[in-house]
Amino acid sequence: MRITTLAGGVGGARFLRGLLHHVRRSTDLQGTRLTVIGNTGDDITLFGLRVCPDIDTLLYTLGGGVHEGQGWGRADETHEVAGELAQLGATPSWFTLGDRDFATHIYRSQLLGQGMPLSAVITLLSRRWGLDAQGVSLLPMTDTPVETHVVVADTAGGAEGGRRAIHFQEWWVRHQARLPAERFVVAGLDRATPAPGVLDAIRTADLLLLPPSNPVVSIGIILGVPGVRDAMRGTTAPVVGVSPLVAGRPVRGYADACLAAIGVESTSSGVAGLYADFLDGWLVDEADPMPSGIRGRAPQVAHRPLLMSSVDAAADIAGAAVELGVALRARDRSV
Ligand code: FO1
Repeated sequence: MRITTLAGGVGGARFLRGLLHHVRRSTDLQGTRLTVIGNTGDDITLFGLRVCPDIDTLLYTLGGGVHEGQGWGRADETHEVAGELAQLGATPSWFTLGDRDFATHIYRSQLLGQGMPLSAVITLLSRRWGLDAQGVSLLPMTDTPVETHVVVADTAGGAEGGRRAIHFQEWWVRHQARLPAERFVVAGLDRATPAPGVLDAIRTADLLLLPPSNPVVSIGIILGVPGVRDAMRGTTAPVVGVSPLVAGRPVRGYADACLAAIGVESTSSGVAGLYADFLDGWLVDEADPMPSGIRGRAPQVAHRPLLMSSVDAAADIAGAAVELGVALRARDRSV
């Protein structure tokens, strides 16, 4: 089976680790190939180095090197370089980069600086993390540099009604999304083209999965790359999503603050409404009420416990999403 997913950071990576675990334990899924289209809107240049947080979280998590407690960054990490940068007065100091993590950014920046497209760099990084051997292809959503910025009130500036745009990472990490976001602006997105293989992976998939990633600043950004949303609408393969909210709250991160910024209610129905023009199946937590009033085509809904408390739990959730997708394919074939 060919599965294609659009994925962001920690939630997406943990879900996909569960999916691979489920594939390994399922005889009928042997030979499954997974293509992950990763969000690059979170990317930031720090100390002259290009950092790709969602891509690196996917690499480290699927490659077995992630710091499990954080969900991002490397396990067994040290911070000598960051400590020395602080001594030097280098800024910013609010984004923690470990020594092993620095190697990824140095190598990626070296290759990008030599003119290598991001997708080719990620192919090399994927090899280091053994993704090929697991049947996984990791693609950036685009090779075009893009960056999500957040428009917030400029209280510091004192100008009445003043606004300023800050990088998504500053809003997310330094301010923990506590500054009310007026809107998200993704620099470069309107000129971006899908990276090589992205549209083909959507069009040739037997099943498309939307992990419980942030629907606004992760999956929403990937869908904003010109051509991607049309490709999702045009697939005959079923699209099955997993709600990132449990009882209206994100399990981690600040998806509720992101939804509020775009005027969408922080419920599973509200999130499903963002995918309504192509969603066929929707997994919601067993504690959630039956979604109601999802705009557009109503997806088939399945209730499951959605807390990814272990790799096995994530595998069960991923298995339920695959099961729903297979059932939808059988139904489509029968009509
Ligand atoms: N998240 C934090 O909350 N604090 C950090 O200092 C931090 C550093 C960091 C470094 C590398 C990396 O790949 C991710 C990092 N993250 C950090 C997570 C990151 O901000 C988020 O995972 C995504 O960008 C949001 O999906």
